Amino acid sequence: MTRARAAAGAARCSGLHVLADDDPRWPHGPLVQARAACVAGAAVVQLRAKHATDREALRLGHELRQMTRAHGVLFFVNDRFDLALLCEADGVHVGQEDLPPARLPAAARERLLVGRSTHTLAQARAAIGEPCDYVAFGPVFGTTSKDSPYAARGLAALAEVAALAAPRPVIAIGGIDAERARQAVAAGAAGVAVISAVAGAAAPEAAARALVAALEAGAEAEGRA
Ligand code: TZP
Ligand code: MG
Repeated sequence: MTRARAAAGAARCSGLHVLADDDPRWPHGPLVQARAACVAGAAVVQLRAKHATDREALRLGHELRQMTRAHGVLFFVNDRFDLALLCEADGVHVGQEDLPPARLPAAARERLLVGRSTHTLAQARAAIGEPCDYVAFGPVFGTTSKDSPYAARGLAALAEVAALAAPRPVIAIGGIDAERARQAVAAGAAGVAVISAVAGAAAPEAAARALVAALEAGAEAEGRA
């Protein structure tokens, strides 16, 4: 991917990111979560396969690639640049325990957008110096979807990270619902990433639509629509 393509892609990373999560605790599987996201107008679907074997994750990745392409939605793979390349994903999302963006193979960095999770101001500051296309920050409101050693960071910390990272998009993570999505945008976030708000919803499509509407309303109120 050229720098110009990366810049265009980074702009497309603003909005709703829905993780298609294979945790068996959710009432809906990753394909249902992803379909809800696509139909609702999410910007990104991100495969988070912590339970599947590699072979199953690859099959799921191919299905999600086809689905997202048909809806014009970006497709990211969590943690794994190798799976992202094999699935022809648009991007890879790496956390603090994963390979750092600068250490991804050149072929991966050329072809993939890169998202980076951060949980402290120091991590966010470091991420701004890394070759990544957006910075995720949180848990802003705490989370029960993964074992996180980090307490809720709050909207003031999110605002600080958004100001530091600008013009790079900052995506708020952790305990986000529609009302909190609006608050995150008011604090300067370019979007939000969710697991439970869609995966755990009785009606995942309606939940995803509410998140998209809240983000759009928030952006309009900030004059960023
Ligand atoms: N990283 C920090 S919080 C989080 C990730 C992947 C999970 C967000 O899930 P939820 O259910 O939206 O809090
Ligand atoms: Mg990870």
